[in-house]
Amino acid sequence: MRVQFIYPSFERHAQSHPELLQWVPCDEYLGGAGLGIASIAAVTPPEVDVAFHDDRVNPFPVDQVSKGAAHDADLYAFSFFTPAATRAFALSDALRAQGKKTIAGGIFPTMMPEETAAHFDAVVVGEGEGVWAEVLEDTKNGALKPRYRATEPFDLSKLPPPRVDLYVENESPHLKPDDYPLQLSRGCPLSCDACVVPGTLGRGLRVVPRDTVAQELANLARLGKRAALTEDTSFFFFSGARRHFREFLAVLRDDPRPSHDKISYVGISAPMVLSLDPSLLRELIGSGVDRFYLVGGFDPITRAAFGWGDPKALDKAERTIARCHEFGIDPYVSFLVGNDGDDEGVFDRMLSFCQRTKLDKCEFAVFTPYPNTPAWHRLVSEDRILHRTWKKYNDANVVFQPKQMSVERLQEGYLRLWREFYSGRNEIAEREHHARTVQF
Ligand code: B12
Ligand code: SF4
Repeated sequence: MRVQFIYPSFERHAQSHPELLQWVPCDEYLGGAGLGIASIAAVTPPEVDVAFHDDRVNPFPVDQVSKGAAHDADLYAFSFFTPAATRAFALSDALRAQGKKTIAGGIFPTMMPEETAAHFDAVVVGEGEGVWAEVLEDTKNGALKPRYRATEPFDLSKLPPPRVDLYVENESPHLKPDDYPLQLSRGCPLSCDACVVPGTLGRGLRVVPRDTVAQELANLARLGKRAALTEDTSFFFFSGARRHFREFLAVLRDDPRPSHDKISYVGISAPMVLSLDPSLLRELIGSGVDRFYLVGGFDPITRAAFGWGDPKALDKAERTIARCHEFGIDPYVSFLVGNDGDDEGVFDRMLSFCQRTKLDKCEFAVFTPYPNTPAWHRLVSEDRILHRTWKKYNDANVVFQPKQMSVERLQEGYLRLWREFYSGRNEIAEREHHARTVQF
């Protein structure tokens, strides 16, 4: 049996707005595919032949799937988040028109199973590991069911390291990430407005066992890749998250590679930076962490600081950056605009904050109500969703009616942030690749 995994392409910021390529003197950060396919491939028995296609590297050749052709398979298994849903639907429709069987899993299929089902033979809701063996058996018997959903969260002590090697084999000179995500935990008990994590990976924070994490890190080292720690949940005080994180830092310290080659960044938010005790900050540095991916716009501090210029919150936001600088950690900030609390002054406040705190590089994103999140339900009930063209749900386009400004003001404000922040920063283009990369 042969399974063809497909990671469908989506519009990046610079594809939505090509002018960014002129304004931003940086290399585009082209991250690897999310870990969904790598995780499912890792629980696929060896007798099943697996192939992976990154549609961002080369458009998937839907015309080469006839019997015996290069991309012929018994099952076409897609993994996608919202911005990739438009392309995923088109590819799956074209495959099914040729009599092929398709299945969808990942963030969008989990959050919008009904809509996904109109384009696929089967949809996997939530974590895939627990149902994948059944999917393969049903495929073999020609009896694929329309819906699969694990009855309980997957036991992470049974989790094999994801098959990131499949991704690396599919790299091209055009898409060659120097890092891949490394997952320390799954799920989250909080429910931040626009986040999909509790809805897709569950409401309990479950940590990936230390040995599995060590193996994942060793795999990345073997492939010559750094680890990207994208989730902020490592810094929680509950569920043993911080203890587990410290254990990971110890594993990282034992990795013999030069400091800078081990980890590209650690995702974090302002309240977490302020809550870290100096010993943990020193441990981070000692383990090779020299950059925070500081996500703004989800937490109460940055929302109040930029949204309506709350002086206490602004002070805290400044202390956050000062703290990073004090410990020698580069704060790469992702600014989100378009929260309901944002008035028209938000753009000026962000730009002057960047100047005052001497931020080196940042990215800017438009608030996006991802389907089935708390924010989505609120905006649907207020009739503020403008359209459901999923490829535009990429954080670079205004897809909802903002509360305190027009759609045009928000869209122009987002572009202005990129333009003004990067004007006069041409020296960034001279630096080494890793020091001049930005996600846009
Ligand atoms: C790593 C990561 C990235 C990486 C990798 C890209 C990617 N596509 O994921 C990078 C850094 C490049 C990235 C970029 C962006 N990201 Co991102 N990212 C993540 C992150 C933190 C982890 C994804 C991951 O690997 N999860 C781990 C895997 C194992 O989980 P999973 O995909 O859900 O898979 C499980 C199940 O869903 C299922 N499953 C998944 N696929 C399949 C397939 C089959 C066949 C089966 C059976 C099962 C199955 O089984 C899996 C294992 O249990 C998520 C948050 C999160 N925790 O999910 C955000 C997230 C995916 N990103 C998001 C966004 C918005 C972006 C950006 C658009 C942000 C921006 N400002 O630009 C950019 C887009 C890229 C760009 N601009 O070029 C949003 C997506 C929202 C949505 N509803 O779609 C998320 C959810 C964060 C959030 N805001 O909540 N991201
Ligand atoms: S943004 Fe972070 S803390 Fe908030 S729900 Fe998502 S994972 Fe949890």
